[in-house]
Amino acid sequence: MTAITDSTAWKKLVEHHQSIQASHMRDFFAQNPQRFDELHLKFNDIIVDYSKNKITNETLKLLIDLVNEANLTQWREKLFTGEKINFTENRAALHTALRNQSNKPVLVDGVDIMPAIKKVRAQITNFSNAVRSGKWQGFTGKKIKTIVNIGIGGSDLGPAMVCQALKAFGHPELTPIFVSNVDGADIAQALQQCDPETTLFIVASKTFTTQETMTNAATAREWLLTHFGNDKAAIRAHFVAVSTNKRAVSEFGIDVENMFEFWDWVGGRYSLWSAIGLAIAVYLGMDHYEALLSGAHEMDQHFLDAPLEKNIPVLLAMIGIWYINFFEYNTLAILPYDQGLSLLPSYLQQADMESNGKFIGRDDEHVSVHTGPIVWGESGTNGQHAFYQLIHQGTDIIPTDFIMPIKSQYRPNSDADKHHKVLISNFIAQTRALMMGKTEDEVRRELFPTEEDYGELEHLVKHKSFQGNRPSNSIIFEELNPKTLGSLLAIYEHKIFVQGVIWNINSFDQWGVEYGKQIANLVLPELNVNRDTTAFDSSTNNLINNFKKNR
Ligand code: G6Q
Repeated sequence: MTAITDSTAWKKLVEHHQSIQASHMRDFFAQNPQRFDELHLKFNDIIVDYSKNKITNETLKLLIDLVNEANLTQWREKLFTGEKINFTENRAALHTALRNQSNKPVLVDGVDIMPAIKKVRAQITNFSNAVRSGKWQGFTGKKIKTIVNIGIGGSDLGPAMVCQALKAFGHPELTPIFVSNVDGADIAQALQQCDPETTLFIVASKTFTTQETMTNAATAREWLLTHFGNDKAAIRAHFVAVSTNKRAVSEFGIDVENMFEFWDWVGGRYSLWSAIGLAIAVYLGMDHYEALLSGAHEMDQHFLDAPLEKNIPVLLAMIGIWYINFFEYNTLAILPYDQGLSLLPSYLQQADMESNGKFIGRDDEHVSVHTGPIVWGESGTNGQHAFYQLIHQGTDIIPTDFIMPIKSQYRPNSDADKHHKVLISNFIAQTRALMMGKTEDEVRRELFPTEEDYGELEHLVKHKSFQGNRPSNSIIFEELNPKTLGSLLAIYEHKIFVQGVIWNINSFDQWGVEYGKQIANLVLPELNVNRDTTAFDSSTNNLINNFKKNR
């Protein structure tokens, strides 16, 4: 493939960027009262308003030309049909098959994977029903009250985020806890909240070798066995595993009958749709878990079928490309105005940065353009009182995604709407303020009652004015429920995929994660020997030696 920067559309976009660079969105809105009508999309109850972006119809046309020149439709086909597009690991990336509700077979190496997916789904259904109903009992015959998911990265962030987001749908007598950090504080604090007789541990690890997860799982097992006088039979009632590694699960002491399988074609950060979602199924119940999957499946269909210019993931991806590659705004703030979605920024941070944080292309060469943005964020309105200052008046321009349900799941007092109206007014106000800005004249009119008052406070005018022209997408939906959340997450997954296609990178491997793990395995033994370390550079040696001297 020729470099994307040599494509006609890219070159035209470079020219178009020159011509549009100095325009102000305020003028776009003033010139076209229909701008919102033209620049928003609806999908079920989700509305994506992308009108507050530095784009014109010409921009969108050229961006869609670029998608076509990058052969997105062929890549999309490869994704959905199980081609091994994760070529550095020789794997397909088939998270879409996990939520496939059509009866179409999906082949990997000539074998239909749908029967295996359905088999594990049935196992999850039986298990989650049994735990929720109390049929599954702890070693002493008590109902399970606490589910502790031990996993990290892709085996933690998805289930943790979904369980938090959909708490309103959770079983009232079950408490989910997520332990990920190898810092002993994480598991210690979790265990303080648990009763061994009513706690179920889900050890979630694709490889079942991940240092953090195995260390935490071993600590949990020791804690349980201490309570039960080292009777190993207790493990069966209190530990289940989600993994691709049967042997390691069995060696850990978990009965493989209590193992929920998934497969190497499920990438960690795309795995909440697989058995890694077990904690979600147990906490929310199978009907809600299925609704989550079906929301994602419907978005998969939209991504496959909608024309590119009306395709939500494609448009969001290309607007991102526009900013990253032409304006050089290489960051994205995820700003959910919903307390339940407070883990969404971390979840999407992994989804995006681990997928597209790469500088070697599919052609094994160094890419010539910027790739994945720095993704970060915080729930609103908390972020407003922290970092929005920089979004409004910093020297960097930060594209933003504002996300919000129209109805709240919670009614904290009799004046139920009060909180939500305050919340949504802030959401709307921020997107408008970022777009409009405030001119110096507008500030003067605010500061000084009459022209005679100009003077003494004039030096404040520049400080109090806002350039505006700062982009945002607004994604609103009726309520935060399993189905809508499923669709929302699939939007982002496909958006990230489209961007990877444009940059010609493999969005499905993560060698950068591996390297740190390798070095940690060299450092750890050094911490246990009684001599000064000289094996590394002077900084690393001294950090190790300092730790040994002062611990
Ligand atoms: C995700 C990554 C990574 C992975 C964790 C946990 O795409 O591969 O975040 O999920 O390293 O790995 P295990 O599930 O194998 O413990």
